[in-house]
Amino acid sequence: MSEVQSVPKNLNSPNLSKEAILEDFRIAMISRHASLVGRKEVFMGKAKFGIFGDGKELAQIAMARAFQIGDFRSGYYRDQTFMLAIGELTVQQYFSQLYAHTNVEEEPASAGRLMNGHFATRSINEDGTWKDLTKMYNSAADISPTAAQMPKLLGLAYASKLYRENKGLKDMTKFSVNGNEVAWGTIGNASTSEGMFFETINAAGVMQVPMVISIWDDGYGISVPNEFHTTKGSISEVLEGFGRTDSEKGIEIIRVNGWDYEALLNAYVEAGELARTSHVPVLIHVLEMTQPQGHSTSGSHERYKDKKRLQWEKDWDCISKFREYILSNQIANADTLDKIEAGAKAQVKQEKEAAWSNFSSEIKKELNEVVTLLREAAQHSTRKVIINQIAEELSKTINPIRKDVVMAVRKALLTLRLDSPAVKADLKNWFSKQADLNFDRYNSHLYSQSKWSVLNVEEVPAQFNDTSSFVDGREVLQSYFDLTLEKDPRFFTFGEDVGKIGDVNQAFAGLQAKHGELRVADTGIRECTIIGQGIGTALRGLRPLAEIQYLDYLLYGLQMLSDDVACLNYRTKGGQKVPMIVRTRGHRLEGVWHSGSPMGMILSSLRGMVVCVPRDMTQAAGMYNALLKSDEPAIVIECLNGYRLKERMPVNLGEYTVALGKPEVLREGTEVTIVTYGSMCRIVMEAANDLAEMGIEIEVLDVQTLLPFDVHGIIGESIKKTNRVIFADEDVPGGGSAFMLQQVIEGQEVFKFLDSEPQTLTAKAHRPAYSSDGDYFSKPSVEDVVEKVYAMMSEVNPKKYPAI
Ligand SMILES: Cc1ncc(C[n+]2csc(CCOP(=O)(O)OP(=O)(O)O)c2C)c(N)n1
Ligand SMILES: [Mg+2]
Repeated sequence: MSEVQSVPKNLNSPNLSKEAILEDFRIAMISRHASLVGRKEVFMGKAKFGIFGDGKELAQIAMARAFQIGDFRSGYYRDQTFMLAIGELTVQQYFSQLYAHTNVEEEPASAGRLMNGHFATRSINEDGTWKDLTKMYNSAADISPTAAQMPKLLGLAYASKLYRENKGLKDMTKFSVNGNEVAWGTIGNASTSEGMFFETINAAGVMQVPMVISIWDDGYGISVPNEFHTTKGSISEVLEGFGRTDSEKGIEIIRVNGWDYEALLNAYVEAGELARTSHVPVLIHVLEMTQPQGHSTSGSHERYKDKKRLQWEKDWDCISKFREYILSNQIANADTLDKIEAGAKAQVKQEKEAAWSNFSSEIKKELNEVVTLLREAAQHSTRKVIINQIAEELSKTINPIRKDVVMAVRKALLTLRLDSPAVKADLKNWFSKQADLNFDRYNSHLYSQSKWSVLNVEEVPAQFNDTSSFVDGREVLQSYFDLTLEKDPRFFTFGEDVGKIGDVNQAFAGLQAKHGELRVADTGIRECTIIGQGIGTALRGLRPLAEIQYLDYLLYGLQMLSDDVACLNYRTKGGQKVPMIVRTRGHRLEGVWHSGSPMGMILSSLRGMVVCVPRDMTQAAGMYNALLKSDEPAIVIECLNGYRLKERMPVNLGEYTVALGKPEVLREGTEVTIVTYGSMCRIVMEAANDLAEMGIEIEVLDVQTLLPFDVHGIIGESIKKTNRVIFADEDVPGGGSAFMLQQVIEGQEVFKFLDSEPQTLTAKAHRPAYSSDGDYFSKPSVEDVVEKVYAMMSEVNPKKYPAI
């Protein structure tokens, strides 16, 4: 095996006391036994899946020693030892997560929503207020996609830079002490093959932010060895070009073996200090790690590791080596270490049992309640035998889960369908109470449940007076952003071409010169980590506006939005929030990559975010204002072709807000309701004029936001009046228009009011072709709208409206 050992010299040894070293040994032992026992629990059928941190203990103990209050971790599923060492995870909580305990107190990371090994601290209180993050150890909430912890790591580190350098943030004392906080990332060797890892490394080197990335290198990614993952088989070797030199900024790269306790302590102390004091990014490549139990409970590593490798892993096990180190340095004798191990083992057993007892007793209680109710119902039922049988089977379930109990109730209620209501009343009552509880356990918190939900933001209409001048739409935004930068020190923006030129459409023109480079910043072309920058800074109390230059390029950042942002509130059950805003622009303009409107894609992937689709810049400014009063993550898609169109400058800029979730009636009519948004509003309004000339008055509704969608049922009210509806947008057929149709038809009970088949009007299924003709033959036009409405009217009254 490799003998890389380039631990920085000239370091003072951390000089840990004997007690501290033995405490490290104890934590390592606890963690190891938790892994060993965890795997057994899965094989006994008490949990569905397990992935453990065995073989990676020692480096994590060293990392924990360098990690300080106020710091942040963004890591992955191997980090249990670190979490135990910093005291943010107990063994009992570890097992509660393995069993999927839905109680936040028992399983604070995710309330049973994430599989084991997904760690998080809770940074907000139950009422949505921030905790003092400078007084706690912090961990971002883990996600499963390999390397996806990297983009937000950049943002977590960047927040320290902002807190240190932006003097306007000095009052944000709950979030930073002079930007001294380090963001600590961890990633597996194989996961470094992902693009977002390289994007993060490059951006960190450019931005010089305080992050320490550890690569846990066990030579494999499940079954695939390093030679298939990494050029030269070594990630730190290939990254050497990023290394800082005496004359150039870059990244400090450290290599150290995962079994070498002293070298690890030195490496982490050095890395932490360098990042903390000088804001230099550091990469620690931890080599020669092992995986004693293989990748996860899904398979065994004997399938792909040869005997030699398996033997090597035994010989170089980091805890065995740690034990040797303690013995050879006479820090403790074998007897003492054996006793520590026995104590650790006993503690794991005891906490595991407590976790199981708490988890299973809740469900057993529910089961017993149901068995009793079933037997009572059986007494009076005509289907006595079957109901008693259901009760009997349920009572005999081994390791019951909630599903077993609820399934039995549902089966029984079906069986009792012909019995009198009195027979099943108690059972039904129990079922409905449990439905509420189960909603809270498994379905709540997709959106903010705090008072900062967007639904609670008060609507303040835009006002105009005689002096309101007509200006280019982009100037409305520019004035709004200027005011907001002035007013709210937490607000800042960044993206490609946002800084010096004030974005490609100049809504920030001149604002960098006025407010400084920390508030209005240029970035590299790297959409994924632009989103990551937004996530990390929002997790630390700031209000980032992350700019994605064109909607068609959102795809590069969409994964982070979907996997991380949109589900954060849900997967932590309200334990963390990420109030970032993505600003982008789309819909019709020019060609395949500058006129996309993939709203269906966004709607499917970003449940949990607010999706704003303003038709003009005045409306967009009101949306930004509303979003900044809330704590929910959002995307605002401005109209690419709207920046130079004239709009009236509101007199109450910075005060007015758009009601999010409330469609606006743009034109009243009686014959057909057209529901639309964004650039299509202008097309439909033009069509409305043409139709009016033919005596057909349509009602035009701008939904304003697709998520939340028409929370007051305004569209349904309109349909009750017109009895006909068309959903129109620029997405492909079955995209955003189909979503709107489903929301209204299923959600607003309008079916009985419809006199014509509800319809959609969309762009073609392909991407829009280039040039004005390409647009005309790809996107819905005024003529398309007119003809669609006319055809609808013609079907109803062909005499009055003969077919064209
Ligand atoms: C994007 C993505 N692809 C595939 C997977 C499935 N997967 C889970 S872990 C893993 C291997 C990761 O190996 P490595 O980064 O070396 O970490 P290790 O498990 O060895 O610590 C894979 C392929 C995933 N979680 N995410
Ligand atoms: Mg690996």
